[in-house]
Amino acid sequence: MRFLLASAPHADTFGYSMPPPGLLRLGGWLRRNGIEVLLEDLAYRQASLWSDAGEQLADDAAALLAQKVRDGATCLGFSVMGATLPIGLCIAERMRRAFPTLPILIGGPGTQGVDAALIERFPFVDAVLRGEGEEALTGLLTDAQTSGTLSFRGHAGFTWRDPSGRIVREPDRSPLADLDAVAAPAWDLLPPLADYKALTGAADGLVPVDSGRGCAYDCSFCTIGRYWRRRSRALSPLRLADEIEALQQLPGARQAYLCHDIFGADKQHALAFCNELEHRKDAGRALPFEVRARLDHLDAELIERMAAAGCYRVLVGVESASKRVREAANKDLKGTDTAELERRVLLLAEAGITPILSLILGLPGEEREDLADSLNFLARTTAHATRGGAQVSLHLVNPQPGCGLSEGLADATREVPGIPPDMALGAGLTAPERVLIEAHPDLFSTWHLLTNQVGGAAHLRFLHEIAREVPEVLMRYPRTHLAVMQHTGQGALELFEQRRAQKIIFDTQARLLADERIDALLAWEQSKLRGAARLGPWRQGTLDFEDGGRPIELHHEPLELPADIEPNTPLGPAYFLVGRATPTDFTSAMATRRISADLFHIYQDLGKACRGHAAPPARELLEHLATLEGGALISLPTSPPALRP
Ligand code: B12
Ligand code: SF4
Repeated sequence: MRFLLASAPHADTFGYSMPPPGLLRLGGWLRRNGIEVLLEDLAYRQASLWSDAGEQLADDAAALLAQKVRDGATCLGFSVMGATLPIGLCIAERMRRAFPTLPILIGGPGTQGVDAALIERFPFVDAVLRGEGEEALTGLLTDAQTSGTLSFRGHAGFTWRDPSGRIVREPDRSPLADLDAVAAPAWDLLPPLADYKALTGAADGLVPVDSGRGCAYDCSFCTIGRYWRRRSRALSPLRLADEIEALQQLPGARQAYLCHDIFGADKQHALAFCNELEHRKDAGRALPFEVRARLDHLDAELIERMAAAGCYRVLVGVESASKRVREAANKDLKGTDTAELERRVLLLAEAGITPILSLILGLPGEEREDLADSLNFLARTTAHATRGGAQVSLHLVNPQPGCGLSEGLADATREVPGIPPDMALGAGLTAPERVLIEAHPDLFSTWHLLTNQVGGAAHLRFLHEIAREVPEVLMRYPRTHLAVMQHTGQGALELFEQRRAQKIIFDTQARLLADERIDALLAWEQSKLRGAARLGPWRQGTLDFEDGGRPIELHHEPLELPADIEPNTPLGPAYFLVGRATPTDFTSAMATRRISADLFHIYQDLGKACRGHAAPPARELLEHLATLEGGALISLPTSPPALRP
């Protein structure tokens, strides 16, 4: 038995390219259990080989996998998220046509809640694994090796089709009791980490660590609690510290991304880990790390220890500043009213840990005042966040199948033209995927929005505009924005509405007040932005630009960008600009920023001009920059050393 485990392709919408931790773990485990395994990360292939694959994505992926089958793979497993389920199915269908007897399985979080439907509707899928892969796959494949036939009957965790066509849902499987039993990641079965990093820029060094699995909560918009059956397990503090230390041996690894969604849920565990890592850090044996957490799990003591251990960033799901809306979404952040949430955000920033404040706009029950409260919360926290600063990430509700919100909502969700799906950016774009998505709306609600809320699609468009514009304003001009709020007595929502009605950008809105203090603040924040671009933590890094996962590397220092570039240009596909620093200390952070289409085009032009040229940039780049400057599209720093001929 030679098992081929592939992750379905996706464009890396976060702006950093990370190898798939699930495949690395499963690969190591299967091999340790005597099963020959091949890993294929189709997202990596998509980024490296098929940047122009477009409509051919499924065909190209299938051709690549077909070669592995011809070379001896005898069973194929796909790993999917909701976003990659359609392309995974398209590839599986092609593989079935090419190899009618090759068993095809699917697993991963994208199967949550749709396992039986997948078996019922897609004859080329033989089985879906619900949940953890390690023991389920070894049981199945070892039996197959012994008996010579692959049979899902009696293997807990699988949903499959028996020979009469009946869907069989085997009982749930208990996950590994001790997560430390997992194997070390099988790095040698994937391309070298340095090759991944080369795709997104030499300074990108983020590496995922499967630090813990599952979540005991059940927030209505999220599938992760249910996928892991409301259980949370973490690697022991020592094992986790070992895994982070081991990353130092991987060329290209610079920061660790701990995958567990609720770091700090077990405070004693988190403290023990931080203390252990701090010792290793002091001995030069640890990398900086970032985590995902809930604010009710992060108190002052833990935050201080996290910072000491080298934590530089944390993704926190605030969701809404309204307790009522949070509670309705089953995200009750215990013991934390809005003032306490704010205090914790500021504690993080003061400790040098950048909080990414993730909020969801348009959750059921959200009234105008709740929305206003959320934006004001963001305005206050971004303005007062010292040291680490704060990032803002706003989303709309994409009710993925299998989450609480999707239950009974079949008629209440649909795609809304002009609003790209947050949970599937860069995915589902090819014609074969579109056919599937439209034919099976219940399976692919990842592309939908909640259209049954007050205001319907028009209100969603309004929220989408907020999600696109406000984070940019708050992250660029946090203090000026707060000063404008104080000066006008208006909240962040009203200010947004005014900009929208008058079709002006924030800078203009601020200048129109003709207030000396605000002008000075604005000039200061603009100069800080320029300074950050020229001298700040991005100085030694590269600016990369991602077009649906296509990185364009700019091997020169970032440019001063005029502050008045129109930020409201329709974005179409998502564009992300990624600033990466080579961390020289443990407080360095990375910044991923959504940018407007006109900035996209400027960077694209620059990228083309400097592609293939090592720094210092060649004459063509300088000529190109001069043209752009002549067209008033950019303004160049006064004497940027890297741009001198
Ligand atoms: C790392 C990560 C990423 C990395 C991906 C790295 C990579 N190359 O895979 C990056 C940053 C690129 C990423 C991107 C996105 N992500 Co993400 N990501 C994660 C994260 C934090 C960890 C995933 C992980 O590897 N866990 C560890 C491994 C061990 O677990 P696992 O993958 O689930 O695998 C186990 C089992 O599921 C099973 N299994 C998995 N595959 C298979 C296959 C077979 C055949 C079998 C038998 C078993 C099996 O066995 C494995 C071991 O037991 C999870 C949250 C989480 N904690 O899980 C979110 C998560 C997977 N991401 C999510 C989302 C929504 C996204 C984005 C859409 C976000 C966005 N808005 O852009 C994008 C998708 C990009 C795209 N266009 O498709 C959601 C998916 C929800 C869903 N229902 O699909 C999650 C669950 C976060 C959440 N709480 O909602 N992500
Ligand atoms: S949003 Fe976070 S806390 Fe809530 S269920 Fe998902 S992973 Fe758990």
